[in-house]
Amino acid sequence: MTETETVDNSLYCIGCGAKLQTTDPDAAGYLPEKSLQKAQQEGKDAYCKRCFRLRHYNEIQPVGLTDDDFLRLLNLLGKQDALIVNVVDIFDFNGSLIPGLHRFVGSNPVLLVGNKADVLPKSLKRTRLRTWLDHQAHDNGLHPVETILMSAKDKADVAELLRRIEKYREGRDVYFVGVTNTGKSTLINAILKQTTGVDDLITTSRFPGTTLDQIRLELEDGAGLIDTPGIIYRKQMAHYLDAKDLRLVSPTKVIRPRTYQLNMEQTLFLAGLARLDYVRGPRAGFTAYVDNMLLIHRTKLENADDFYDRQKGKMLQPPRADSEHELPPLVRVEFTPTEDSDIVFAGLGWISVPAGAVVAAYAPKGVDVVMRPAMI
Ligand SMILES: Nc1nc2c(ncn2[C@@H]2O[C@H](COP(=O)(O)OP(=O)(O)OP(=O)(O)O)[C@@H](O)[C@H]2O)c(=O)[nH]1
Ligand SMILES: [Mg+2]
Repeated sequence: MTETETVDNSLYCIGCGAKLQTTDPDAAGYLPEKSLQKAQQEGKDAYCKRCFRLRHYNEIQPVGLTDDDFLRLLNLLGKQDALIVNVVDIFDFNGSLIPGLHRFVGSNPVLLVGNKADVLPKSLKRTRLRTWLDHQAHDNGLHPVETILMSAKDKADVAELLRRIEKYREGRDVYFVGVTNTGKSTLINAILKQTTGVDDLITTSRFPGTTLDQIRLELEDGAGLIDTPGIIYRKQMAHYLDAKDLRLVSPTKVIRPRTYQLNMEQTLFLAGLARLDYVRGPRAGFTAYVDNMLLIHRTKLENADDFYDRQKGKMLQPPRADSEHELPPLVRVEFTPTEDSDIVFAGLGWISVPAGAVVAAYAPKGVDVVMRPAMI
C-alpha cells in the first residue's frame, strides 16, 4: 500500500515524507542507524526521530524548510496531470487561501475542501455555509470544480469526499495541497482508515509545518494519493503562541458564540493577542467566534491602552509572561463596514460587527486582520 522506497533506494519517513538519514540529528529525516536497519530488516514503514517525538510526546523539533521549498513543490504540480484537492480550514478561511493557486496547478481541476466544519456552531446551516464558501472562493479567484464542506472527524463526510475524488480524478493522481494545519494529512489518514483499516499512518499535529515532503500512497488502480507539506504564512497567530496555547488556534470543540452588547467607546480584548474597539455607533451586539477557552475581557476604551500595558502576560494570557516567543506590539486598523461583517484575526477567529459601526481592530504586527461579509 505505502511506498517509502524509491528507485534510488533512498528511504522516506512515512510520517512526514522527509528523506531518511542517519548522520545529522538536527536535520529532517534523522533516525539512528539501528532503527533504520531494524525497519529495513522487518520491511516496515519507518518514522524519523522528529515524527516519533511528535507522535508520542507531542514535541516539535524545528527543521529549516523555507517558503521557497514549498513554492517549488507547488510549481511541480503544474507539470502533472492530476486532480488537486485544495484543503482550507473553515475556521481560518482567509488565512488558509493560497493566492494564485490556479497559476501553480495549471489546467488541473481543483476540488475545494472546507475542512473542520465540526467546530462551527450547530445553528449554522451547512447549505448556507457552502454557498458562502463558494462566493468567497470565487471572490478570491478560485474556480473549483466543486466545493465540499466537511469534517475529517465525520465518517460520512470522509466517504463523500472519497466519492467526489473518484468522480473527478478519472484515473489520475490526487494531490492534497493547502496551507499548513488545514488537515490535509488528517484527511488522508481518514481516507486510509476507511479504505484499508490502517490507523493514523501519517503524522499530524497542531504545530505548523508537520509534513515535510510529499508522501505518496497508492490507490487501487496504481494512481497516487499524495500528501504535501503545507505552506507556512508568517501572518498566522500560531507563530507567536507557545505549544501549550496552540489549541486556541486549532479548536477541537464546537465554538460557542459569545455576544456582547457594547456601547461606543468600549473595548474587547481577546486575551493579550488582539483587541477590538467600538469607536462610534449606537449600542449594538458584537459576537465573538473564537475558541471557548480564549479569554475575552471588556474594558472602557479610554483605559484600554493602560490596561493592556499592565495586564499583558498576567490577566491577559496568552501571551504567557515566560513565553518563548516575543509577541510583536499590537497594530491598529480602523474599519467601517457597510454591511454586517466579520473582523477576522488570522487563525484566532472573528468578531461579527454590525453595518455602520466604526471599529478599530488590533493584532500583533505582521498578523493579518481582514474584514469580510459576515459568515453567520
Ligand atoms: N476540529 C477539527 N480538527 C481537525 C480536523 N482535521 C484536522 N484537524 C486538526 O488540525 C491540526 C492539523 O492537522 P494536520 O492534518 O497535521 O494538518 P496538515 O494540513 O497536514 O498540516 P501540515 O502538514 O503542516 O501542512 C491537527 O491538530 C488535527 O487534529 C477537523 O476536521 N476538525
Ligand atoms: Mg500534513
